[in-house]
Amino acid sequence: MTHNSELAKSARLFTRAQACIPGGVNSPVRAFRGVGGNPVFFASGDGAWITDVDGNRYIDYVGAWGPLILGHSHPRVKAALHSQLDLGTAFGAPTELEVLLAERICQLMPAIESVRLVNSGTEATMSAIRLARGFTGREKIVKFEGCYHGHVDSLLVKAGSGALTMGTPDSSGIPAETARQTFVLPYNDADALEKLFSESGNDIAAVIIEPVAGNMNCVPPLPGYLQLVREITEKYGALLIFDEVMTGFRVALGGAQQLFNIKPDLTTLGKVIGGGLPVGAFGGRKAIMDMLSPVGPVYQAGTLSGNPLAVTAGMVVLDEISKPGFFESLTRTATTLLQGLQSLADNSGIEFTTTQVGGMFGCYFSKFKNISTFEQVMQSNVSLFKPYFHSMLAEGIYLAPSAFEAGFVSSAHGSKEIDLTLSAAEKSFAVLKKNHQ
Ligand code: HOZ
Repeated sequence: MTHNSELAKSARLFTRAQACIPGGVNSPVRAFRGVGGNPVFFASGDGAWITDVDGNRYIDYVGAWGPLILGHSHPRVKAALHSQLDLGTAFGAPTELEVLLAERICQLMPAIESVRLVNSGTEATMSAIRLARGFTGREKIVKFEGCYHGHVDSLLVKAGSGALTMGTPDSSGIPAETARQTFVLPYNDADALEKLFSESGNDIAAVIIEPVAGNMNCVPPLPGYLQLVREITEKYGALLIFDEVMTGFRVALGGAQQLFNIKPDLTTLGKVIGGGLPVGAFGGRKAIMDMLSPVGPVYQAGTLSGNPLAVTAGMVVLDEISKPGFFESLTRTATTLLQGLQSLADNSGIEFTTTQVGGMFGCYFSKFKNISTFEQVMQSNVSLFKPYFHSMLAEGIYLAPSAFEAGFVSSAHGSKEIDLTLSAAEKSFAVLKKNHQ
């Protein structure tokens, strides 16, 4: 794999970007801060591959942070978008397309009886929290350490993703009173959950959880944990919100709720349902959703909500991933990759652990064989991740530039891409062994 390691155009663009965009990026996780080097500026994508502005090609395991489950520039997605472009890009009024997507979501996730489309995962979680408070008449919410639900005030407390990467899991600018309304619990800790509910259960409007935590890398739920969360919320009359922005239509066709057989009261969605265009959604029991304006008193709105282009892309993606065998194949791809990485790391004598749920995965430089807690995540060797990331980048493999982000495969990743990735990893592990251990 030839690779131009200079990234000269990216470097020049980053200099210009820093002059007019805070930190030179429109979302902090893109910045590589603290890792050294510049963010890579991309020009195009095709299947599992992306090309930067300097002409280097990479195999992409970020997939735009999850949406691109079919890979870049999927022919059907492109064709549908071209057709829709001729018809118009926004009406600020109802369209048939948004009805079709809403019907499809309700059909694929039966816990969602009614759904509202928004423009991002953040909007979805923010709205779901307001709705839960409006429905229950309670104010407290519960989230889990290392989980990230977008940059919503009340949820940016001990948050994962970029907040954790940048060392700011508790953002400034959030009123202390708002933060006080949020209880934070350790993920996968049944005792802590039971204790909190026994003390304050009647004040809790909702528990919001990533059913597979994807913002402290990738931490699957322990067996029975989500069932306990369901039972305890039901017992105390608190709503259970599954944040499936990342896991929805990604870990299984019906999301994590299908995989773990749990019926949440509300679900938040994003990423895959927009096929790479900006979209989000929140939905759930009709009785709750009917609290929303114009039917009920909880206000929520958006100029571009249900945008025809985003909905068009989302419909094609849902159609493609509904084809028989799609998730079996996606899961197999991720498993082959992870088994290969694990055995290469083992052969190099590097402490390394992987996690996987469907097409979503995590890699940790860690001595723990099963990662299930935030504490274990924080004990992983981040100083090995950084040179690994850069070595893989130089070898033409684009990983998320943070030790705390999940990775994704797409249906466009085939055996050629996996083989190339594994040979890049073999070289990278050798470099780590030589220089860092
Ligand atoms: N929510 C995405 C994954 N953690 C990251 C998107 C971003 O912060 O740019």
